[in-house]
Amino acid sequence: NGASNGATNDADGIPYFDVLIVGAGFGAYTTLQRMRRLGLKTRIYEKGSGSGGIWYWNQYPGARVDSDTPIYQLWEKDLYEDFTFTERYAGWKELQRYFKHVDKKWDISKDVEYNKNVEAATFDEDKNQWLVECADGSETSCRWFIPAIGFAAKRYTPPIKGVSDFKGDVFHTAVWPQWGVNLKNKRIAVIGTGASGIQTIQETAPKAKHLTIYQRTPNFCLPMNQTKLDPTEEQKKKEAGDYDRAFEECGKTFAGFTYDFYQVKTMDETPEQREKFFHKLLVEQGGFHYWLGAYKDMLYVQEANDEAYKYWRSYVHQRVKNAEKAELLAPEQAPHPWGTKRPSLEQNFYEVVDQDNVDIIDVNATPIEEITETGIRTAKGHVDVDTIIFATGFDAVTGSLGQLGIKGTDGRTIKEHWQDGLRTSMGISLAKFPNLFFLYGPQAPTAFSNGPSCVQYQAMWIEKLLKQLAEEGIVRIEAKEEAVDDWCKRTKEKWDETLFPKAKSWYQGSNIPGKKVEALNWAGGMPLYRKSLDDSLENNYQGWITA
Ligand code: N01
Repeated sequence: NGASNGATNDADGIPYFDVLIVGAGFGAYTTLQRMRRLGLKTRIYEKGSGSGGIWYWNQYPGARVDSDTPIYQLWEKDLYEDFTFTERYAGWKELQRYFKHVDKKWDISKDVEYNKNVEAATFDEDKNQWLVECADGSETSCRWFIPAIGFAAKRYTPPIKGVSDFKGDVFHTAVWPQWGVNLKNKRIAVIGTGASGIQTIQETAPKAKHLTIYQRTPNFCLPMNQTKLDPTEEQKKKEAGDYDRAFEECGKTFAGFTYDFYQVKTMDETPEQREKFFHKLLVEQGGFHYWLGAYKDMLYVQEANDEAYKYWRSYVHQRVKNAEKAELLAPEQAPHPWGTKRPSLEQNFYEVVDQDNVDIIDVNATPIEEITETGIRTAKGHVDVDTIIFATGFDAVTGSLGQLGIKGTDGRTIKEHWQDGLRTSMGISLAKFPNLFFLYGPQAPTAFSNGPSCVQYQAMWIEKLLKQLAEEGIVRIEAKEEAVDDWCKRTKEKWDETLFPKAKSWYQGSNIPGKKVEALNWAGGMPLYRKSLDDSLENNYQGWITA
């Protein structure tokens, strides 16, 4: 048929797939397998030369997931029965090994084209197909178009004066060299203390000659309580059905974890009860328990939140002996309510920062003035460094899709559609973009969920939808404007119920100068999100226009 890579050609001789997925991470893998089951000819285009999505790009020192085993994986028995993670919280190398395992078991790579960078797409109204353009100049047509590029596909580097003058090495955590970087005995500067910064600092400071942290906002880190997993014990758990039960549990909780908020209000307990409960969450259980397993009003009521902050602060002050550093890491006046910026999980971060070879510079009090040939200057003076690491995050959530030239039927790109405010239907599609579904993106549970929980439900819903459409001979589906209006209203309502709007965070775009500040994620929890998706397929595709 003349088309390459297993595609058939469409009427104009352009290679055609029923489904084209962008990105080769968790979302793409689970969707591909489901599309295959429906008998749809499906292809993944991946910009990188390997799979793993975020775990392909983010190979900075110490990169490790904050969701625990077993929930941070695809939940299919044929995958978990012969793969066992060695740690409760897997590192990037092990996650890459996991992706290779899935690739082998499901024979994924035969349907993936690597080094294939999708740049633009337009919808052909006559054919009801997308025409997708790649950076290599090639064109592909498809009926269903599914960008699955995650919420962190567009990194952010602040425009600090003089960075190009610096004679040493400069890195961004999100595009860490695949071959690694030897940082031993180096004088290192890390700018940013989000999850990437915390992990990088924790890993590199012990081997660095000196490390300077440029901190704008302290990260309210939680102890990870990392453990090695015993393969025999894990095997027993699998056989006893513990894994399946954990996956099922994820469908019922707010964030797609195995635990949920404690259905008691903070002030309804005595100070002694609170202290005991906080200790259990923070010290005994660790991980996100202190966040996602907290009192049910912690993220909604300031007085309740203050209690959580107070306890967390005293805990940090016990671990950091240097009083000045302790105050910078956990100040008396919290810069934002506890948990309204994403807390990171740390292993020995506080002990590492306490070392004599680590300094913290508060860039709120003394902003970075410039980067020079030899280091970084603030009002506190000049620090000579060999290496500068930007751990400054992403134009998160909307930046990923917004950077692609995908045009709607009105000729406007997604970015243009969102110019005056984010608009999606149920965080999975947009009006004027027929036959397009995106995964792990804006106005979905995305940043408030365990990644595999969110993308698997979204993929499951797409599978159900496409099956139903095929049975009914429908080839075009588009979100109605009123459904989009409704979802935006509900997203805002859920957001405004919480304390999240009080923090300057990437959750609402305030990390990027000039970006509109608004709720980028669905804060109504996974169960309600899933119900909204399912309900929309009832009553003759409520909220959708079909043809
Ligand atoms: O990015 P971030 P990240 N001058 O935006 C600072 C996921 N993730 O890559 O807080 C000085 O959180 C900025 O300061 P401030 C996870 O969901 C997960 O670390 O805006 N500093 C902040 O400290 C995570 O939340 C994992 O005041 C500047 C930092 O840079 C998300 O990805 C690992 C600055 C950016 O932190 C993003 O994490 C990694 C400036 N001009 C990532 N501009 C795990 O699962 C920005 N900053 C473990």
